Parts: sequence; structure tokens; C-alpha cells
Amino acid sequence: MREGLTARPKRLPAWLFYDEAGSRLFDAITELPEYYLTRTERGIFLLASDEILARAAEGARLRIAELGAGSADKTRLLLQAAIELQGAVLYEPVDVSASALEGARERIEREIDGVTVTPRVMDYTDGDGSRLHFGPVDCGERRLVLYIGSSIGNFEPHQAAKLLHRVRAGLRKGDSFLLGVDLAKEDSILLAAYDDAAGVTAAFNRNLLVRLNRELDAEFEPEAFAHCALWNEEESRIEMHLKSRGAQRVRVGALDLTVEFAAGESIHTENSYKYRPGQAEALLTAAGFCAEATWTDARGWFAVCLGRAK
Ligand code: AVI
Repeated sequence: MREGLTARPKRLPAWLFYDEAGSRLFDAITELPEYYLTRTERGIFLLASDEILARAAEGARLRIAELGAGSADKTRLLLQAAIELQGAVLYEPVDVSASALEGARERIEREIDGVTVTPRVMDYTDGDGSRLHFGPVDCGERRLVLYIGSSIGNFEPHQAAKLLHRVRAGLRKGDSFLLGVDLAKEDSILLAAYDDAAGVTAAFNRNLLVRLNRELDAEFEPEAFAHCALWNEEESRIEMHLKSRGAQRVRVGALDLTVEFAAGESIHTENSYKYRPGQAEALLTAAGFCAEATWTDARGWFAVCLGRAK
């Protein structure tokens, strides 16, 4: 935090968003009329989950791992398709939060007959270059790893590439990886999705400051910062910033630091990369997968790509 708040331009890491209040706000974002991502990807799964599962399985029995503790509704569609295909399925959500995993296990086992959940507590974003450990599979079984919801878009391109390499290194030849990416589109649509009329994304962004106040004894006045979303065409990403409405000084007690802001100066809080057609497939190929199939919605707003470990 010290590094980010004293850097020029100032920045804070996007993982800070997801405390309890932030996770609730993100859930609310996924239901906003402007935030098309969740429902568009869900629409793809509604139409194609049987085909996706059959392609991944190639006649073998699948077990399904997911990076992140279950994207609720969307994961359910894929798990149901797996149950139809093979009768029952083992589901392995991977997340840094043990409580999020416990919640996912309880919910999924209660709601879907035929799923056994074996959670794994692990920080899969901890990019020290080592492979991800998914654990063994039974003889004749294949693993399908899900990374859906466009979460890959919150990584810088080099970090995204590294993460995919680490996933690949944890898989065996023939296993597969399903990646959901948001695609570049008209900027008015993108901007509305990250600056909604009800102000939920603004509250999500400002919640970072609320969290610093609580956890680092900081004295931010959240309303003294404007939520700002902009489209960076060159980098193909939406950026979120918190822009100081006036000149101000903010004390961060736990860091024994006073941060100075000029009027209009901003803290860069998030990047959300929007992929160009073919880019996700190239990322998969570079990481040692064969890009096997891609599904998109009718408007071409979102893509789900299946990679097979070579
Ligand atoms: C979690 N992630 C895919 C979201 C996104 O769209 O980049 C986070 C988010 N930030 C603002 N709104 C949603």
C-alpha cells in the first residue's frame, strides 16, 4: 500500500476490492442492466454447456476444477451438463479464501445432486513461476479447469500469460482449460458497464478507501474521490480510477504516512482488459494448449475458449 500510494501515478491493487462488503457489491454489479458480462457468458453456457463438456471429455470421465470459488449460476450449468454426461462429477474449486470455499461447497452440494465438492485452499494468483497443484486424477479420468467470468482480464498481459503457463504445468496431456474473456466492443457499452447509473460500481471502487480506513487506520473521505472509468484504446482495457475532487492530505496511520493529492489527481485501482478476436486463443497456444474451440454470443461480446493440453 505504501508503494502504491507514494508512486506516480498513484495506484492500489485490485484484489483489495474483495473484502466482505466488496464481494457483496461485486455480486450486485453482476446483476446490473449495464454489466452485460455475467449474463452474456451465462447465455453462452445455456446454449453450449453440453457441447463444451463433450468436447472436453472426448469420451473420458471428467473432473472439474475451477479457479475461484464457484461462479454460482454459471458453474452450475457446466456441472449439470457434466452430470448428464457421466452421472456424477467431482468439483474442485480453488480459492485463497477458505470461507468462500466452504460457502461454495455447502451451496453446491445442497443444490445439485450428483456433485461432490473437494475445495482446495490456494492462492492461484501467487505467480512465483511454479506449477499449480491440482492433485492426482483417477486412471482414465481427465481434468477440466474452468477460469470463467473474464477474471483473466484483471491481469496484466504478462501476468495472464504466466498464470496460463502455471495452469498448463499442473495438467496432463489431454486435460483441458476453459477460459472466459470479455471482448473489445463499442466504448459506450464498455463505459456504461463500469460506470452504472445506480452508482454500484462507484461504491465498489470507493470501498477500497473504506477498507484502508478500517484496516490501515487511514482517514480517507470516500466522497472526496470521484469514481472514474475510462477506455484505454491502445491497451484495450477499461481503467478504473479514484479522482481526488480537490487538493487534500490524507493520513494513513498504520503506515505512518501522509499522502498528498493535487486536485484531479487519481489513484489507479483496476484494469479490465478486453480481448481482440483470436487473442485468447493465442494466449492458450503460447501456454502449451491447443486452442480447440471458441463459443461466442450472437453479438460477439464475450468468448469462451477451450484449450487442450498438448
Ligand atoms: C472480476 N472482474 C472480472 C470484474 C471486471 O469486469 O473486470 C471486476 C469489476 N470491476 C468493476 N466492475 C467489475
